[in-house]
Amino acid sequence: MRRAVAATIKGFERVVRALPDAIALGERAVETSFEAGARLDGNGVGYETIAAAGPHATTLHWIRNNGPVRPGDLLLLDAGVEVDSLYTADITRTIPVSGRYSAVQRRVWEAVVDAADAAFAAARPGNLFRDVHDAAMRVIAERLEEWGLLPVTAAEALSPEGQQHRRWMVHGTSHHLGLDVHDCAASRAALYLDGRLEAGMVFTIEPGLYFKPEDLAVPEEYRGIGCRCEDDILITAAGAENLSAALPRRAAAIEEWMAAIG
Ligand SMILES: [Mn+2]
Repeated sequence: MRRAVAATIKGFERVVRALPDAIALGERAVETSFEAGARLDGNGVGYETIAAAGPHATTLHWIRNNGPVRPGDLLLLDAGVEVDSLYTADITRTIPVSGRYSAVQRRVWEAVVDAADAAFAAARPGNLFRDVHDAAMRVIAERLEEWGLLPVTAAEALSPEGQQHRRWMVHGTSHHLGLDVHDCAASRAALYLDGRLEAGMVFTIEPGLYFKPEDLAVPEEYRGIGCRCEDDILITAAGAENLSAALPRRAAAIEEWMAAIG
């Protein structure tokens, strides 16, 4: 897993270096630069690369990768290298094509990273798999309330009958990871969603926020923004280790990293 993560981080660096090509040629240049690296540094990709620029990031599993990459837009890259042991990483960052986040892009991205941090704090042995998701959802609901987007309070949204925040965060926060990108996906609920975390487990933490371009329920500045932050987490005896922490996460760190590569 560590080798798969290291090769994947190298692939993200290749994509940053290829951004001028991506601006000229579109998302296909993001896909091919990552996949060239995956082939050189590992067996290949562990799953189909999601290279989603601008509003394409609001479509989950955007794998057509045939759209434009415009300065001023965000680029959501969800990609993983599978190494020769057949283990794969699964990492997502949403980076500014121009190298700098706009104010609203930064607000949304930082909220998603805050949600990921809250989820990480709940990732420790003895907790339930679903506790990790609940911790992320609390932050997502609170931010949406703070921005005036929720039609109810965050507390009401977080109740089982509420869930209004799920309009903009429509997937699970975590899945197990290893030989398969969705490892052990056929496990019984008692061992998966309702299962207890144990040392040695590896899974993703990947909250997101997705505002469709045509979503009239949010102010115009949010429309077309899709963000996801995904890291690969190892449960340890003491808590958890973020295996992909070497790839910058916070907006300022991503901007610095991009500037250093470019
Ligand atoms: Mn994933």
